[in-house]
Amino acid sequence: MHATARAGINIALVKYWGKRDDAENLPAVGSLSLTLDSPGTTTTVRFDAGLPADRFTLNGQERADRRVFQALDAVRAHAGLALRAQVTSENTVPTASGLASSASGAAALGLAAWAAAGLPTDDLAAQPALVALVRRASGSAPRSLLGGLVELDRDTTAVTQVLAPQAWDLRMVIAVMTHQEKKVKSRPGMTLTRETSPYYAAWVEHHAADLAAARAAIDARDLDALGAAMERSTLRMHACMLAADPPLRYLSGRTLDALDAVEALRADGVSAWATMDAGPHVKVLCHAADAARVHQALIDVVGVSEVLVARPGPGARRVGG
Ligand code: 2P0
Repeated sequence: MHATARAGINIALVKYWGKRDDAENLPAVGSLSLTLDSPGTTTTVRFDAGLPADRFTLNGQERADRRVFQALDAVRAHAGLALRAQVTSENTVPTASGLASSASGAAALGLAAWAAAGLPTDDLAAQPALVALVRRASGSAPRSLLGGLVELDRDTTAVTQVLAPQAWDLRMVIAVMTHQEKKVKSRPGMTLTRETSPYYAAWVEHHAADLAAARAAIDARDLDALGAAMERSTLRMHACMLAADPPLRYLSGRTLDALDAVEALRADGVSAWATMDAGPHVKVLCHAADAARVHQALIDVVGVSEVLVARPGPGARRVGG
């Protein structure tokens, strides 16, 4: 009773920030993302009659992570299973620094546990119990169950593939600003924003229009229009966070320098568009043919520690036997 699964991180082009139900982790807004081929997480789950308790190891270190154990409980309840599990995870994403490590982690864990329990894994989006347990672990993680461009619907919380990874030759160029963990995790950050930011209602109200614009741009394969919707979404989200009390600021000076570099690329005729999550890193969406130029422009930004070029990737999948 064991299985190994791999999932890539996903970067939201139209952001999720805020919940309408904390216990079930239901989002207040929808979202639309690109799943990447790497970095990501590979996780093995082994249900074992000899284990007295669940155990979780991340990059060789034992951790007591409540969300991991809750996900295992949900799989056990669904499969009618009582066995405890050993969970072993390898993460190639800088953990908890705003680079979406929780999304690939929760998707890989959910699928590995689901498969190890003998549950069906042919069409992941068609398994609402799997999508829900992955969502409770991390609200953005159901998007990593599918590949390419993926939408998470606010009302149904279902995930759908909008465009397969090979259908549009895009790149996400990631400027890593720090390997430090972020000061405020997403969950308390979302609560603070909802409870104190006077801009929160406006963020929620205008969100559907950004989603619709992004969907239309994808249909037309119009990167300029998609990029404009994407930058609107991230900057509106950060404006809403900055207006919280106390202010929630994930962006650094280097973030703004990277945004200047992206604007300069556009002035030079390169279709390059930036997005930032709950951290200072800048992720730039561009055509594959422009990736080398975008990479160089970001390396030239003072203080950028590392620049990765990622391709659209597949959804979470089983690996090995
Ligand atoms: C996103 N983020 O759409 C947004 C943009 C960060 C900024 O989803 O509380 O770990 O577990 O639902 O999924 C970050 O957080 O949050 C996130 P929870 P999650 O990608």
